Parts: sequence; C-alpha cells; structure tokens
Amino acid sequence: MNDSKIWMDGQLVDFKDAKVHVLTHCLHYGSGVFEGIRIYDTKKGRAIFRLEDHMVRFMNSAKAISMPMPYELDELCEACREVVRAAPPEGDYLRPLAFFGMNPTGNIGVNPLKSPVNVVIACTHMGAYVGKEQLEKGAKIITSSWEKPSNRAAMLNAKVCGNYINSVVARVEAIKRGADEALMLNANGTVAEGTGENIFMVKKGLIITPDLSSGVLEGITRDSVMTIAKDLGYNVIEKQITRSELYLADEVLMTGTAAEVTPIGSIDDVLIGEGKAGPITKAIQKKFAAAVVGKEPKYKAWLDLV
Ligand code: PPE
Repeated sequence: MNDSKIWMDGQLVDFKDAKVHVLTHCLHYGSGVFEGIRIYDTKKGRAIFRLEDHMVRFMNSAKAISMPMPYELDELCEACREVVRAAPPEGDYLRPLAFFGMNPTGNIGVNPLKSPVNVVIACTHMGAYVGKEQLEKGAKIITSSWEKPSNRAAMLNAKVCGNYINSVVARVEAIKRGADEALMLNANGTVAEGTGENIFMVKKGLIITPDLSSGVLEGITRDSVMTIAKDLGYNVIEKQITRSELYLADEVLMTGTAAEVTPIGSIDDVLIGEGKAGPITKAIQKKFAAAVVGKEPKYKAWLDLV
C-alpha cells in the first residue's frame, strides 16, 4: 500500500512524504482522535461504509478532547472520497486521524493549545482483522488481566489515540497467551468489549450487548448489527453482561469496522456453543456481508459511492 496517496492538511501527498516532526504533541501524549472506515467494492463501484456516521463520530471525538477541528463535515467526507479515488485496488480501509502537532516554538509540555491541529486521511489494506479462518471457525479470546478504564477515567465514547494504550497492552497479552483477541472487563467487573471490537452474546434466541454505560465505544458496526438483527426478527437488548454469562452463552460474536462480524469460538478456553460460528451469527454475518457490497437494497443508505 505504499503507492497510495495520503490526504494531509488539505492536500494529497505521496505515501513517502506523509511525515511529522518528532516533537508532535500527539506522539508524546496521545492527544489525537481517529477513525477506521471500510471501503468495499460494489457493482456500482467503490463505496465507503457509513462514511458520514464515522466522520460525525470523528468530529465528536475531537470535541470531547477540546480539539478545534479545522474542517467541516462535508470537507472531511469529500477528502475521504478523494483518498479512495486515488487508492490502489487493495485499499480497503481508511484511517482519518486528527492530532495536536508540533508547537511552532519547539517547546514541549502537556498543554496542547499552542500546537496546531493536523488532519490526515490514509488508506491502507486491512483484510481479515482477527484472521480469515476465525471468520468461520471462531476466534479464541482470553479475558485480559488489564481492565478497561472507567467512564470516570476516559472518554470511552470517543476514539482518542491515548486511550488505545489499554488496548495495545491487552492485545499483546492475548497474543503472548496464544489467543487471537482479548476481552476487556470494566471497573465493575462486567463485560465491556474487545481491544478493537464490540461484543454480543446470543442466549435462547435473544441478542444481548453491553449497554453504553458498561464503558464501550458506540460502534458503528454494533449499530449496523443491531439493525440487521432486529430486521431478521430477533430481539436485541443492551444491558450489563457478566463474564460467566458470556461463558454460558449459545453464541458470542465481536463486531467492528476492521473485525466486521467475527464469531468467538472460546473464551479462556471455555468452548462457546459448539466452538464455531453459530446459526444466528452466521445469519447476521451473511446479511452484513451482503449489505456492505450493496446487495441489500434496504441498507443502501449505508454506502457512499466515491
Ligand atoms: N471498540 C473499540 C475499542 C474499537 O476500537 C472499535 C473499532 C470498536 C469498538 C468498533 O467500532 P466500529 O468500528 O465503529 O464498529 N476499532 C477500529 C480500530 C482497529 C485498529 O486496530 O486500528 C476499527 O475496527 O476500525
């Protein structure tokens, strides 16, 4: 993907020229916000999935950390389209990032307000995030020994760069323990989410996902999956979930832009259902896969043709 173009503060630049200074504020303090957005090939051409919803969340994330966003929503959406138009065919993922840059005086310090806000939009190849095999066989996850910061400690409904060190250490822990992904519990000990995904469980035909006060990102895929599940005739509820409720679920799945709809086969070596994608997960996966490539007229508003 190093032949792609990157949008940087209003202009498309070559991949190799998209650089920042080492005194960039965000590099030291995590003072940035980002998004991840999928690009899909449809019959009518390339489309960006729920572009406006992602860019609204991007602007809200900036607002949450008192970062002035130098561009309007429509400018940001158009910039994303521009990047996709210039992207090689394997480009399937957009990464908008807004960050406090370098204080022009060269001084450093926690206060970001003397630094400019820089905005970049890159296109990269994501492919299967948790693994291709896992999309069918189910992923192996472990409960992280790290807990998710509480709503008192972090803005969990905003995608803030600095928040992600929690995900980074938990993901490394999972990999070291031979798992694909980690499950994060919150400070109350109830289920929050994955390091980069929301989580759902199925029990007796009912679909349950942690409510927002459980300390989860308000995922756009979470919303798409809730919509699809309801349209398929299932009841979906948002409530607190305990770790052992998950162990005893009929099916567990994770959702995210990168992860799409990923079935969970085991948690802490406890087999979930039959240890592979269950029937409801498969039905949701199938509808979601059709929706993102424009094969479900009902969801065509989710696609932004470039
Ligand atoms: N929770 C977290 C913590 C999270 O990072 C994501 C997205 C989600 C839930 C799902 O949100 P949504 O994409 O709107 O459905 N994680 C992004 C970053 C992954 C990465 O490794 O980078 C993503 O999936 O794009």
